[in-house]
Amino acid sequence: DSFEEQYYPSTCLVMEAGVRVLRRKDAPFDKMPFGRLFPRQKLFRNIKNIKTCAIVSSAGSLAGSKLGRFIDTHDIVMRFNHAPTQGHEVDVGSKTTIRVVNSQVVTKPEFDFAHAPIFRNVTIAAWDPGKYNGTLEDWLTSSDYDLFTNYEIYRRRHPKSRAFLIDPHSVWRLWQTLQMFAGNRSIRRNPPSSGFIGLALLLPHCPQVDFVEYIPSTRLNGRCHYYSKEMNAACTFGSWHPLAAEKLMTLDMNTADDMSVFQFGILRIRRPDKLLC
Ligand code: NCC
Repeated sequence: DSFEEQYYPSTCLVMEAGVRVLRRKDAPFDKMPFGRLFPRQKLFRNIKNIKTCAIVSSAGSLAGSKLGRFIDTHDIVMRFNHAPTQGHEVDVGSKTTIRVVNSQVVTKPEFDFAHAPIFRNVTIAAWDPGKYNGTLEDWLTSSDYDLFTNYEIYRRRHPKSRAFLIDPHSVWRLWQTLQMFAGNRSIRRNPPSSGFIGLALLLPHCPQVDFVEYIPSTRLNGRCHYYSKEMNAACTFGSWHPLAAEKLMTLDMNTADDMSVFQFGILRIRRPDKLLC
């Protein structure tokens, strides 16, 4: 077989994982009062007009990048957890369309999920992995963190908000995709990072995704986050999340040249044509 015949695009694999938010009609939520908390709206408004999206990793090496203006030119800007824009606009921009947040951020009092301004007036996609083979019923009682209580408080306070829960089964399908891509190397059975979950959630909605400072650029500085002074290389290369496997797979999806990726810190991923997958 020629190389072309064997090659199956990793963008197709990620699309097939089908990372998605839970909807009211999904069992068992269709029969539960809790399910009525899910917004009726689509994840994004005016999906037909979405042409370009930016995903802003929280990496320390965004500090000094001056990518803010570039990031803000995108139709959709995705950020993670409590990563701030205020005071960092020059490097990370000021526009936020959607935040992907893990269940610790929803739960721990220090983040004040239900009230903090940073989680208002943006779309929220919250996730918790639950158990690997667990049902959705199991998930409701055995999530890693009880994100349901604060999600309910948030939704009751802000009934017009677009705040969704990510289908945990789809998070584990994404993990399986990573394992498939990694081939013989077993990756540990922990969920992907919010960054990779965010990419998989966004790609079906967006023809072109620019992922900023996910693959470490030459600005690499050892800092965990652009918004804190903590030094921790594991934030970039992984310890709990299968971060290295995610980043290898994401680099495989990249269409930008080395100058963009390693000097500017910008990866470009194009949504695959349906006929290709
Ligand atoms: O650090 P975190 O991630 O919020 O970062 C968001 C996403 O940016 C990418 N990243 C981050 C730092 C870095 N140096 N390089 C990167 O590529 C990753 O893709 C990451 O997903 C998370 O994924 O949700 C995570 O959340 C934190 C933490 O819970 C929140 O920040 C709230 O404090 C986790 N840290 C701890 O639990 C201590 C982190 O493991 C994963």
